[in-house]
Amino acid sequence: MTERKLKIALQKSGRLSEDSLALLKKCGIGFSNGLGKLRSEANNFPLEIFFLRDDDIPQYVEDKVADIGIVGENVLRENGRDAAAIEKLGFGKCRLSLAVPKSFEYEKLQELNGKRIATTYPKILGEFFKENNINAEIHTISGSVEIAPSIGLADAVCDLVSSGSTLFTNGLREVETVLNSQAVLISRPDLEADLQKTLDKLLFRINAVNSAKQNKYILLNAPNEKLEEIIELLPGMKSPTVLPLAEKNWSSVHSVIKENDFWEVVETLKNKGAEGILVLSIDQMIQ
Ligand code: PRT
Ligand code: ZN
Repeated sequence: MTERKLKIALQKSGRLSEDSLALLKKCGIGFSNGLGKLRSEANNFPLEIFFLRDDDIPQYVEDKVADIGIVGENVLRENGRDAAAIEKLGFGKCRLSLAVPKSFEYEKLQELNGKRIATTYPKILGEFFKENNINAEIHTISGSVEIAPSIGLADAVCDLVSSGSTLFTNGLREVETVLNSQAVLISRPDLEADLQKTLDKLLFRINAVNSAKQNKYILLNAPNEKLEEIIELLPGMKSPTVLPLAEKNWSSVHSVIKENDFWEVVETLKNKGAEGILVLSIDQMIQ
């Protein structure tokens, strides 16, 4: 019997497309994704890829057109019912925020009572207002939310923000975060055992790619009398590798370090006598 393929839905063209494709490629999955293609098949993994509008992905997954998908948490919360996030992917980061015109002297959420708020996220915003006992009028619009106050359609907006420049250029000020979001892998509930097995394989690879992203491979030379102190700073996956250099009383130390810690540690390493420090990216890391 031929192996059944796991079906994944990705955003066709938009902010999540490039990172979603890059993730599959880093997982070693080969496929072609020619311009305008709606469907593709991996050539070395039991995976079929569908390219769709992001808003439709939760529904397609719930209706079993696809088994899994990649969407922003914002889209899952707004449009999803039964599909669940099974893995955070670390890209597509943004926040859904409330913003008011600069002339609005906003101090606290209660000031939005009785106000008109324009958004494309009525469900998430409605839940947020309910939790916070705010009685505001939600105006659902389908796009260009940021211009609603200037044309007199709303008193405030609730929209996605990343750098904040769209709000700024439209004279708006971000005042409350409603939801922090990033891309997530979603799955329909009750996947059949064979598909779950393929998904587990894919998740294993995604985890390897994502842990690699947070870590760097570090190599350095150190005088032997400082080795102990230097090794203490570089615990590595198990413990660092230490190799003798051709030069007497010197060693080369190889280890793995969290990217976030790197700049903190590098200064101390130098002060302790480390030289020739090289830092390399890691493609996959299996722990
Ligand atoms: O065509 P399709 O429906 O598939 O795409 P789309 O236009 O609905 O979505 P797209 O591609 O814009 O975004 C896809 C996903 O990317 C979103 O659902 C979010 O999860 C995530 N994401 C991350 C963002 C942003 N950052 C973002 N900045 N989505 C939208 N924006 C918009 C925002 O709406 C606002 O207009 O960018 C503008 C603000 O950006 P800044 O940098 O000026 O703050
Ligand atoms: Zn969309």
